[in-house]
Amino acid sequence: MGSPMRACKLAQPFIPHAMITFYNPHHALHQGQFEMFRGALVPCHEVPARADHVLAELQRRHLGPVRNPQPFAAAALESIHSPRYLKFLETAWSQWVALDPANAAHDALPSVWPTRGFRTDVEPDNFAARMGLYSFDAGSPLTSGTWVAARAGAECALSAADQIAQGARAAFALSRPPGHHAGADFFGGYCFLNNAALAAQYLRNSGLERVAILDVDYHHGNGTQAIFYDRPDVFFASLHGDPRTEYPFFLGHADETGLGAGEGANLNLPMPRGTAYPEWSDALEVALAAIGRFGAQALVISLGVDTFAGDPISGFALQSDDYLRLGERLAAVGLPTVLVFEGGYAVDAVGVNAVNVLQAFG
Ligand code: OKP
Ligand code: ZN
Repeated sequence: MGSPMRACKLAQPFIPHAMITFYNPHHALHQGQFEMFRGALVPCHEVPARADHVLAELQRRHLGPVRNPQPFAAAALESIHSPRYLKFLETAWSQWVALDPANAAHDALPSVWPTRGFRTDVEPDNFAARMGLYSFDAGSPLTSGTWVAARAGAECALSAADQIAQGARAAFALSRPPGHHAGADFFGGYCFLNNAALAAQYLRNSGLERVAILDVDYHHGNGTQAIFYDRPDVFFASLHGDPRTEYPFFLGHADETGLGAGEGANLNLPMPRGTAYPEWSDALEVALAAIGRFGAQALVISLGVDTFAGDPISGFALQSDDYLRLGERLAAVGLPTVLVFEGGYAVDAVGVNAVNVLQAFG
């Protein structure tokens, strides 16, 4: 039909092999009000405007098509998450409101957890106890729309992975809440379903033998690490703030290298507060060299841009232009790549920073 010349005259230029974005149309249904911080409830940093800004910047630069995710059966979620955890998430809000109809006016936050020596095999009948069993912090409010938003977000990641399985070079999952702190059966760190892990597992199930996940969010991806820690088929590499001082504190040290058959398939590169792109990109080279030696056939990027100097809850010093260099470098790896949006809380800059990565990726 139309020649490329003709197509170029359209308002939206014709871009061959443009990266497809799967945008979560339900993300704003998850809208936490407050998170616990230093003994008080403070407004949530993880807000719907984050994803809105990334979408607006993508559209402003005409960076390829934006689509809704496809639906996936429960089995896709169960490839990573335990059935009892998924059932909990799906029913949590109605249980919360059943405790007291007045609960509908505010979010559910956990306040009691099973630490060392407690049992986690018996699921308590008490709702507050179940909240604690399935979480690790009081900063991740569960709201009326959390399940629908998180499930649609997982479907964005699965849809992006499906594009790669069908031969696309790259696809972007644009969703919130983020995912990399969520484990097989716990939420925390604003995360409920582990989108990057679901994408990696989908690629494995579609026939790729070795998949690597590179997590460039400021915070260590403890959930992703835990999910794959004893597995040799999914390599996890993470660049992040040193957990001795930075969230999530209790995982992400350099001596965590994997367990059993997974020994050698986990690489943590913690860095001090204040780290800027020159040193950060040295760590990136270390991670990419390890991913190369592993022989990954596809790459999943946990794309947090809370490494930005202006991020209100993080401590690195990357500048907006540095995300162009990051995108170029990731493209040069030459692997089919799923990019999954994670953190980034400097709301006015999150669109420019995330889309700089995508634009430079090409
Ligand atoms: C999620 B992701 C600040 C305490 C830390 C948790 C941070 C979760 C970050 N009030 N809160 O990795 O961007
Ligand atoms: Zn983060």
